[in-house]
Amino acid sequence: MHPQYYILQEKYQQLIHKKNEVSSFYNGIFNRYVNPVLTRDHIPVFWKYDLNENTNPYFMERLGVNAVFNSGAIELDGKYYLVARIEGNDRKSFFGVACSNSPTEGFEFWDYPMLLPDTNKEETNVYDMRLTKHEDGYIYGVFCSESKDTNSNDLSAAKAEAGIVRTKDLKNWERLKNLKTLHSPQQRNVVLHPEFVNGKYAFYTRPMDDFINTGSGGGIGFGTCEDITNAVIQEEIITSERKYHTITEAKNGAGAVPIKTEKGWLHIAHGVRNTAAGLRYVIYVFATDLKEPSKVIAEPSGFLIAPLGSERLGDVSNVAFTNGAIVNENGEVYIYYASSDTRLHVAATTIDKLLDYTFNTPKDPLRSVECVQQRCDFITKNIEIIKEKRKN
Ligand code: M1P
Repeated sequence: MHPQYYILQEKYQQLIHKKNEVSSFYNGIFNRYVNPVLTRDHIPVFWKYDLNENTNPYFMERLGVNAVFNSGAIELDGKYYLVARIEGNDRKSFFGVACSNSPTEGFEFWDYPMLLPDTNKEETNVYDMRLTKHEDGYIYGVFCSESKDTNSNDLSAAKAEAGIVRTKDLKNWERLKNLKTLHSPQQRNVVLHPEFVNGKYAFYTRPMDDFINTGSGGGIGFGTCEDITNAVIQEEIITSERKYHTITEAKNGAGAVPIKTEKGWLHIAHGVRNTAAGLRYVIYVFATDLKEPSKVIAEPSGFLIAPLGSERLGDVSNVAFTNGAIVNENGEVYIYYASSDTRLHVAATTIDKLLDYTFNTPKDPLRSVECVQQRCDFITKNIEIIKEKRKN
């Protein structure tokens, strides 16, 4: 073996055994951790280097990996699994399963990335899998299935659909037909709801007019279908709306699979706005009715997580994006969020804190003057408290 192999292997071992700790960031809602949970350096050496000294005498990287980011997440038998978006140096994304006994450190990829059944010959790229433990007994993976838009003369024109796979063990995957939404030409950020709704499979969708722009798409959609093996949504209604001059003005999209709580379904989604420096992606939260999961019952103002410090920089800068969260039996919630399409972090909170945040954080009044009034009322109450404290 080339001597460099042992050096890289040692570095890799140190990385995957590195302890993680809560950072000094504080907002009372969630904790950030110091180290990302997955990066491109978490990719095993033997995925990238040909170890045969005859065919690789200089020990060159032959199949490089550019980034590891947006991950679906699931807990099974006490273990934490991430199905990460891995992007090769060749720009093609694919999925890999990383597992750990801890939610915040020690994630290690299985020996092989996921080889999806090749049922869709025009599909060029796949990414952002959401993992749903459905009440029908399967674990579903819903992801973006991207292909070239052959109806356009623009070489870059692409088409996004929702691909669907299912499994019971994260190893053997059955590919189903891509989701069809009769009124939306493109779909990305589609999430399968974990329970039947009126006896049907229910999806959160993201109607869009083209590959990048949502255009007339009004926000996060919701639709149902009878048959998951031939999923067709006739009608989509809008749940969390895009709104002018908010964090969701340009687009939004479902993120983690909704979390069932006694007060409603908690949704951890992303919102996008445009800036002179390009799109800015942040993560926000809303709750929907337990019986009617498309009906928004609470939506705190602003973002929950925005890219901070070094998170701001990457291949697509100024992006915080999530497509997976895990709730464990203690009510702890781990939100796996990627920064700037480059690496994956974890934010830790609890169901109690998320509920308090969601139901007790003021709504966005949508106009500066009303936002100032909202803040002034808030300050007045606080000054009273401070005065009272001083008296005692
Ligand atoms: O580059 C930022 C994100 O862009 C897309 O999200 P959306 O469809 O909302 O624009 C996705 O491709 C996502 O993977 C990516 O992180």
